Amino acid sequence: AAPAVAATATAASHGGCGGGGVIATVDMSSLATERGAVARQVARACAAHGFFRCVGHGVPPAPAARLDAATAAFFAMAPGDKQRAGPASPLGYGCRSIGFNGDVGELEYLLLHANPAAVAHRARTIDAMDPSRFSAIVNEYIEAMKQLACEILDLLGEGLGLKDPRYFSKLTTNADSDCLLRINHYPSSCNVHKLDHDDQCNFKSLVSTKASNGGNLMAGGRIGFGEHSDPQILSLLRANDVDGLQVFLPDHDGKEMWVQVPSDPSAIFVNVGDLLQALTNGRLISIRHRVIATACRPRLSTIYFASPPMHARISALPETITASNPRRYRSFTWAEYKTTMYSLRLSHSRLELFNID
Ligand code: GA4
Repeated sequence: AAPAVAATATAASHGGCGGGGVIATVDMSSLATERGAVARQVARACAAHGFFRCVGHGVPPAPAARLDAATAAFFAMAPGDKQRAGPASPLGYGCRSIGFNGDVGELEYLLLHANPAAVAHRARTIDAMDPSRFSAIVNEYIEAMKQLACEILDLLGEGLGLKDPRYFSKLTTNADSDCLLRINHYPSSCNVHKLDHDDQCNFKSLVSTKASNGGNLMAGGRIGFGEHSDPQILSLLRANDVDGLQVFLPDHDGKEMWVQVPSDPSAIFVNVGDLLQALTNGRLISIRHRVIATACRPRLSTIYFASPPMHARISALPETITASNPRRYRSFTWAEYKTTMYSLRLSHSRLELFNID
């Protein structure tokens, strides 16, 4: 019998991008009764594109709402107070500058350790606020994301038929896993001229979130966060109702193009990172994505990056190596990969440096 799981696809066709791309949706609400079918869908979406919209995920809305309120309050603070939580090197408060090699975007952000053992690092980052309260809110959110990431990674392990289906999730729940939380604030791009002369990231727009027309006016798109793939294992993104995220997907003719991902505050967008591509010998794809700011309202997004510990060795699982798909990447540690990625520009296809050829 056909599985009772909804396998839908959303055509995403506005924002000046092409209209042929299709974004997969996986509904996890039937997990208890249709686990095998959901696992196959998750694996199919990650193998085809490395990206899907996850609905029915069961993450309670309260921790997310509390985190959104706390971070909105943070970003609304005076620039000097926010700078006290920075600079992001790499963790802390950052404004426009991304990484260490000259990348810039039209955003400000907080980058936080998601490992409870690293709370001490986080305290300095957020001492501009009420640190214990903010940390409790962050921890509660991280706990919810960690559970979802584990569930999805277990489904992937099952969908791929791994000998140890929990292999991926165990890497990310290790006591010293290097998981991260990133909170991005992209200001409204209507006040473009004002922003050009505002070097202090005094993005006041967050506190007045309603544009007069209530919608997303298209103004000339500015790069919010440039094209890149995520280096980790899996990323879980949640954002408000403001568009901006674009993913690089093949269209109906197999030609790759940028596809606008329609905003959906109740969904969690899942993307495969470089390490998962390496662990699966390229069967799962680390998707390239970017944020183009076109809306007249600020976009707020929160991304949880599920990562292994620094010393973890990343090497393709034997089940993914076949005669027709021989080992593609040499083995490396996450620490080695991080050193490499921080020495490169954001858009670099860094996994290729580990190709065996
Ligand atoms: C992209 C994904 C995450 O946001 C991030 C980013 C990191 C940073 O902002 O410090 C990097 C970028 C990201 C990949 C290449 C390097 C490192 C900026 C950069 C130029 C936190 C991550 O882990 O890698």
